[in-house]
Amino acid sequence: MSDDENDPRDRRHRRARVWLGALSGVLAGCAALAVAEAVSAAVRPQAGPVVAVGGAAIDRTPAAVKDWAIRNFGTADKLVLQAGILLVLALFALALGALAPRFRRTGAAGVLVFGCVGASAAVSRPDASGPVDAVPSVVGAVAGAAVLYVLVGRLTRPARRAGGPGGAEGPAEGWDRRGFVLAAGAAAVASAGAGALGRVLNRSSADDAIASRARVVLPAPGSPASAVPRGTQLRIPGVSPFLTPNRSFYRVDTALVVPRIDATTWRLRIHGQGVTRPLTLSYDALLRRELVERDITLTCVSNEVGGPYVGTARWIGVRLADLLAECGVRPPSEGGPADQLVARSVDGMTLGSPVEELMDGRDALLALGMNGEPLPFDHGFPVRMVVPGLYGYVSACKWIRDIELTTFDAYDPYWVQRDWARRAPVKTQSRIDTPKPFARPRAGTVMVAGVAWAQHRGIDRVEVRVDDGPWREARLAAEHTRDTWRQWSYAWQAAKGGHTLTVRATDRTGAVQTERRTRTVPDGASGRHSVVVTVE
Ligand SMILES: Nc1nc2c(c(=O)[nH]1)N[C@H]1C(S)=C(S)[C@@H](COP(=O)(O)O)O[C@H]1N2
Ligand SMILES: [Mo]
Repeated sequence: MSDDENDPRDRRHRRARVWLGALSGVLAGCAALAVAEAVSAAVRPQAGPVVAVGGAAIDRTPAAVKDWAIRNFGTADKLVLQAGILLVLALFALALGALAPRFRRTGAAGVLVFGCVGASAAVSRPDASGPVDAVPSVVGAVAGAAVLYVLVGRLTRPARRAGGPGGAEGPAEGWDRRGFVLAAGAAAVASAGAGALGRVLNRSSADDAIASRARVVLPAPGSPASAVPRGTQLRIPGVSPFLTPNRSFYRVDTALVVPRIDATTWRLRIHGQGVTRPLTLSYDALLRRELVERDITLTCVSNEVGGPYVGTARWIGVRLADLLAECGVRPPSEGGPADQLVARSVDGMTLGSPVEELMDGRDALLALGMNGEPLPFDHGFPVRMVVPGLYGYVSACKWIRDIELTTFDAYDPYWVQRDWARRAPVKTQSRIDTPKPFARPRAGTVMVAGVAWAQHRGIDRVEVRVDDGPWREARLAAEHTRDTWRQWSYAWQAAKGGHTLTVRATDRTGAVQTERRTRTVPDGASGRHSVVVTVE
């Protein structure tokens, strides 16, 4: 018999079976994912296993790790996460597949276990729509398990000899080569088909949202933004533009799939403590109200000193304070019972803002437009909040669908549950945009320039220091409003050699930007931005 352990043909055959088993595992994994994505495209794009597991991973990521990811991968952090999930899946698929020729049922069952992981992640997402969210993972896993079971069957079944009736069935090559190749090819083609179908379905499910955005015509604002004074924008190459174009505006959120909401069916509900007249608003109802247009600088609490997560846009929206007042809401200083407004998004995010600040006269907006167009999907279409002076995570809810008046004692929103502060006014900060770190400018006059911000307080002074020298007053560009950042410049007489440039700002309360370095957690980084250059 040929099951002699030492038969070289058998050893070669066993090794080949392990490799072909591993290949079967990968094919099963692809089939499972492709089918799951196709089904999720039909059910709900957010219910796909990769997105669900990724979302669950994001929710459980400690603040420090999240910050590290943002620091190292920036806005690509989501791609890196999904690639990581796929890599882990691929490794498990290889291992399961390699074992499957010897443990056929166990291998198939292993695929189902992964389906369960995806399914339980999907149904436990805060935006889950119920048990149906498990369907993509379950159907995908069943498809994957079946593919593995069938393929591995070809690897273990002896090939039918091309002999006459009664011809001996010998192991010969010990497996059904033709059957395997056919089944593997069929599985690959079917997976590709399911993947393509998923894409088509996904696109058509976003069609209504895209069409609804394309139809929006933003009326001229009843209260337009004040004109940006001359001299707000310095003509110095390398300085951030005063208004940040939408395509380069930073994006920070937890959404692995950007919500695409049909504005015609979207509604916003306002309710909770102290709300005597609860309100449900449609997009058109908001468009019919008086629109205000304001330039506001938005900053992320995860922005490191000198970091890129800050930008200024021209927002169009309705005054949140007016809406709240219509609902009967009074700020705590006037006896209102609610001191926290919790905004909820369609993707289950919650952000909590202080009611007092929202109603203190600042331009807290329910924004519909950004830089002259309806909000881009990435930035919250159809409606988001924007509040001058507060970090984004305590104010700037994108894809908003619900506003609840409550108290800070009664409820901790998403980021507060993850070690971030309940209240987070923007810290006074300044950044050197030019020269860039490790630049090699020529000796002589070097223009040092950048931006400084202290939203809703305003910037009164910026100073620059070369090495350990004295602080020198920078020239401030004209101020637009105290809610926007301010550009500054300093003509440096640069001598040859290595130098460190440092900047600090003073806000209108007289507070000087502290030198004390803190991390971004829990309420924003402090410290001063420095740039090292070599003058040649
Ligand atoms: N729905 C939702 N809204 C959100 C977030 C989010 O993760 N989900 N992130 C917040 C944070 S931390 C910031 S800094 C701003 C960023 O807005 P942008 O991406 O438009 O720049 O959105 C805020 N709104
Ligand atoms: Mo943020």
